[in-house]
Amino acid sequence: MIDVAEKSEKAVLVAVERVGPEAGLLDAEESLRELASLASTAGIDVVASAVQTLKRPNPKTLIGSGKIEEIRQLVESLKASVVLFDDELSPVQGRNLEQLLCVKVVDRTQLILDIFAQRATSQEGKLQVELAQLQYLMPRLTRAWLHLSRQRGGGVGVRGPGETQLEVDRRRARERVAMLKSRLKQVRRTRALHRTKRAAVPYPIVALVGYTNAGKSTLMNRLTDAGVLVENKLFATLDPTVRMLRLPEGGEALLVDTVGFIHKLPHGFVDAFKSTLEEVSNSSLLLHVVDGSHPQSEEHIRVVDGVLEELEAGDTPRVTVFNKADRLPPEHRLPEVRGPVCEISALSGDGIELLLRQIATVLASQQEKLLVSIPVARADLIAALHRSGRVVEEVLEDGQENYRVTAFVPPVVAGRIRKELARSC
Ligand SMILES: Nc1nc2c(ncn2[C@@H]2O[C@H](COP(=O)(O)OP(=O)(O)OP(=O)(O)O)[C@@H](O)[C@H]2O)c(=O)[nH]1
Ligand SMILES: [Mg+2]
Repeated sequence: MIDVAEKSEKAVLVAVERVGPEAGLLDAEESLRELASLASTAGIDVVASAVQTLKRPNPKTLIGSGKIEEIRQLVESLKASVVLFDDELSPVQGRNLEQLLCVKVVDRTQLILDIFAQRATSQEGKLQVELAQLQYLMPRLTRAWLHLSRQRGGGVGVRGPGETQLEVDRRRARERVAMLKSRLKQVRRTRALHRTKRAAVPYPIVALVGYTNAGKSTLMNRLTDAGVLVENKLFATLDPTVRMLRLPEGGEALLVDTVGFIHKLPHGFVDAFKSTLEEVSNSSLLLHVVDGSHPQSEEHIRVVDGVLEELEAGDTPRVTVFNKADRLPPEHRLPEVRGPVCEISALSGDGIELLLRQIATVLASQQEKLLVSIPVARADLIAALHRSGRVVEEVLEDGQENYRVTAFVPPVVAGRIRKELARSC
C-alpha cells in the first residue's frame, strides 16, 4: 500500500454543474467543498478546482474540450499529479480523460472507496471494501487501461486490489469476486450465530444514522462511554460498534454506531455494506443525527432519507437529533422534518437528558402487554423482561413453581419470550 499522505499528492478538482432536471441535490460549489474534504481525508493537497456548467454530459469525456485544455494547463503549471472528478466516470470517460490530461484521473467513487480501504479494520469491513473496489475496477480492466496503469504509478485510487488486480485478466478478477463473496457469506453466518447466542431474548436496537461528520460517534461516546474514534474527517467510522444503552427509567437497549452517508455515495454502496447496515434495518428506533450548524443540513437530511429508503428503513420510528447546538447562532432556523426532533450538543452534553427521555418514550410506545407464567427456574427470562421493558406484576402462583408476570416489552421481546416458554414446556 502506498501512503499518499507521505507523498502528498497534488490534486485539481473538477465538478460539473448540471442544469435542468438533472441538477444534483447540492450545488457544484458545495459538492466541490465536500470533495475537497474527501481529498484531505485521503491525505491529498488540493491545488486548484474547476467547474463546468453542462446541460448534457459528453459521453466520451464528461466535460467539453475547452475545459479539458484549461484543466490540462492547470495540471501542468501547478505540477498536479491527479485530477479528481466529483462525478462517477464511465470506464470510457476515465480512459479518455487520462489520455487527454496526461495525468492520473480519479473519480469520487474511487476516492471514497480508497478512504474506505484505508479505514476498514474488521475482517468483514475489509472484505466488503475489496469487493466494492473490484466491482468498480472490473469494467475498467481493459488492455488500454492496463497499459496506462503501469505509467500511473501508485497513490490514491490504485490502493488495495488496484495494484494487483490490474495485472490479472477479467477471469481471475471474477474468481476473486466469487471468493470474496463466499468468505463474506461465511463471516456473516458466524456473526448471525454469535448474535443468536448472545441473548435468547434480544434487546431493542437503537441505531445512530446520519450524514458523515454529523457527530454520531461523539453522541455514541456521550451516551455509552464507548470510546469510539471521533475525528473531524469524513468516514471516521466504517465498522459498526454496538454498546448497551441504559435508559432513565431502567430499560436497556443496544445502541449501534454506523458508517456515515454522503451525497453521491458509490454505486452499490448499500449492497456492499448491507450486512454492516443490517442493524439499521433491524432497529426499533433510528436516531437521525444531523449537524444542525451545517449550511446544507437540509440537503444532508434528504440524502440520508434516500439511503434509509434503500435500506427499507424508511418507516422505522425516528427521532431527528439536531446536533452541534453549541455552534448555532441565536436566531437559527432548523429544517422542518417529520416526527419528533431534539436539539443537542453531543460535545457539551446539552439536551442529552431530554434525548434519553425521548428514546425511552418511543421505545415504550412500541411495547405490548405480555401476560405469562414463567417457571421459577427461568430467572433468565424474568431478567430479560426487566432489561428490555417494564415489569408491572411478578407474583408466585399457587404451587410456587411459576411466576405470574405482567410486563410491557417490545413486540420482538414478547415474541421471543413466548417462543422460549413454548420450547421449555
Ligand atoms: N461543536 C461541536 N462539534 C461536534 C459536536 N459533536 C461532534 N462534533 C465534532 O464533529 C466532528 C465529527 O464527529 P464524529 O462523532 O466523528 O462524527 P460522525 O458522524 O461519527 O462521523 P463519521 O464517522 O465520519 O460518519 C468531530 O470533530 C467532533 O468533535 C457538537 O455537539 N458540537
Ligand atoms: Mg463516526
